[in-house]
Amino acid sequence: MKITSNNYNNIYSGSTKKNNKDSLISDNKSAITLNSLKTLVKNNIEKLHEMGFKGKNVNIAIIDSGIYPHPDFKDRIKFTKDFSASKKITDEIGHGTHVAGIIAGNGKISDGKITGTAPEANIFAFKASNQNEAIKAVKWIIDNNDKYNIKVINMSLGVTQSKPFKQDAWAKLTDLAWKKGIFVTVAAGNDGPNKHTITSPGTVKSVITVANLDDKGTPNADDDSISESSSRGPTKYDKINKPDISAPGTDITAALAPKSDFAFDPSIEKIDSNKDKKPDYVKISGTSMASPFIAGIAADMIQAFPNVTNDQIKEAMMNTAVNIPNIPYYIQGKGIIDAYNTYLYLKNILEKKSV
Ligand SMILES: [Ca+2]
Ligand SMILES: [Ca+2]
Repeated sequence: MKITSNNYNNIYSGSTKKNNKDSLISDNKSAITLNSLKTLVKNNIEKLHEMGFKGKNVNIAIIDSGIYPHPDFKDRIKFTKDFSASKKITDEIGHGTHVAGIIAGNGKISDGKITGTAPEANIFAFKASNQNEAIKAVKWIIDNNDKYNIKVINMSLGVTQSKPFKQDAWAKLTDLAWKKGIFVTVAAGNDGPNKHTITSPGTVKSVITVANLDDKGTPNADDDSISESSSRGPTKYDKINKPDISAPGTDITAALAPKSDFAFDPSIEKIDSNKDKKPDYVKISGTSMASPFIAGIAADMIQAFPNVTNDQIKEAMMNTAVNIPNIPYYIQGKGIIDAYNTYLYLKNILEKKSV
């Protein structure tokens, strides 16, 4: 089986398009008083963190380009495994490190300003550079999970869907991981704005498939929309309604892997947070950045409700998502993730059951 994209980097769903906007910095706490949907998402996550739900002791698998032991999460990298030819978990691209920061960064070197959605979660990093290797990683997790207890898988990657679900090995294994009880979140892809462009395995019905909210870098919500590049549903072959949900994915500031492609790319904005003249964070866009928001919030829910199922978390996220007016389902899914109301929804259904 061959990867259907043109180059090595293409299974990763983060684009590195230059950010020309200058106003709302995603990591700036002063922005929290503003009203963009990105800010509302962050506010709702902060509420969970203030309640102590930070993904503590929840194991999250990140299948990606590898990982750099960034100070914001290196103590919580519990396991690494490399399925690529490099035989090293090092992150030559920078993509996997950035995704890990969106999930599990605790803001250690930014004075708590740049944090992830589950800043106490454990990271299990799996390196894969193409479709075959990603398939091996998913299979390994399924086969070994009695021992490792991975609760969440993030796949900020995908390939152009070239066959229906029944013939798609990656999609079928991804579905199996969900059926085994793992919460799997997948980037929708960056092949928009045309319809039927959701990449596999974001095409899998059971998993949660995430589109890219673009707040246009302005504090007001009225120009917020889904990025043009965010892949659109329904899926090409099986006509499944996707994406499921949207999360911030445009100009997201998170951990930088030094000496990676991102570090050397002059068009990518970098932030030296601790002023030692070495950049610590980068600003990147794509559905790759949206998916880990959902992964981290799922981990927060699993900490809050240890017996919650993946289906219940997905149901709660989708039923509480904030719909953006006049944008159809095939672009935004149910709408923008609302972490706090996801929590309240789960609290309600789980407490009802236990009475
Ligand atoms: Ca805006
Ligand atoms: Ca620095």
